[in-house]
Amino acid sequence: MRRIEETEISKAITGAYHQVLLDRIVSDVLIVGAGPSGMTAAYYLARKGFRVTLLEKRLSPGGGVWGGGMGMNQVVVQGEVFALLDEFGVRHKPGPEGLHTIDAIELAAGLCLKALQSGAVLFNLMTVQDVCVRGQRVAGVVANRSMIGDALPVDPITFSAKAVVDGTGHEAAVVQSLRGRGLLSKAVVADEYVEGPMDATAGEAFVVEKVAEVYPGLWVAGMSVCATLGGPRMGPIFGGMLLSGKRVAELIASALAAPDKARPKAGA
Ligand code: 48F
Repeated sequence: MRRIEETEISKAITGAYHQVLLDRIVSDVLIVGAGPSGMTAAYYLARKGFRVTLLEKRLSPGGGVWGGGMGMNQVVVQGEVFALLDEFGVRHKPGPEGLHTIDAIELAAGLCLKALQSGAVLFNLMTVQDVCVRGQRVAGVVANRSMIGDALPVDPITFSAKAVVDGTGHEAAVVQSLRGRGLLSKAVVADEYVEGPMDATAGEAFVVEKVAEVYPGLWVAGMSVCATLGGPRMGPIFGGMLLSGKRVAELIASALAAPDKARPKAGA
């Protein structure tokens, strides 16, 4: 075998990474958090031809999928989502009461693979710390290397996009950066974190129906819908997360195609 220079391996990684990073400092849509809602949104937007970039603070994308319920790596879905799962090539098995179960690892891996193969780019180990607001519109996010940003006095960098999705789950981290400063309209978004107690049926409907642009340029999808607008949690049933990601993709695609129309207001 030909001798491999270790420095060539280093050059290959550094060159490839920085080429992608440079290309994605500006995107059409930035999705913060690569959980089930974020990755589904990324897939549908990228398939439509938008430049989609996901920023994920952890090493592995997949968010709350991997651990199923209480660490048992199976998740539950309902009939409304079977067609979407077929599109992602993720298998599901009939369980009780018309519910189906999925191997959580297959779901996380399937969502991730499809999102990337549709053209979305994902950077892991990137923690979004803040938003960039210009002319009362979210114009991007401020991100730092996970672990470095909290531990050392290192400044973050900025990514810009026409639309930003908060897909950070229960944390609603991007929304919090505006809410904490009193910048969100109190008519639609409560003053504080407002996720309600468990109600699987109501929660599953809420995360889909209430997907909205909560501030110009900033959308919520997945569990951050409940944490922002006051819906209940729903536990390890995931159909709502996938449909919420699909819905935000449809709404953003319409909004970007016709900037003054198709923007449902939060609370509507
Ligand atoms: O939590 P998560 O899976 O969000 P989701 O798509 O799905 C929620 C379900 O997993 C579950 C549930 C189902 O019934 O209730 O909770 O709404 O994924 C959120 C992702 O965002 C990342 C986090 O590591 C996870 O992978 N994340 C959180 N904060 C940040 C972030 C941040 N500041 N910057 C970047 N990524």
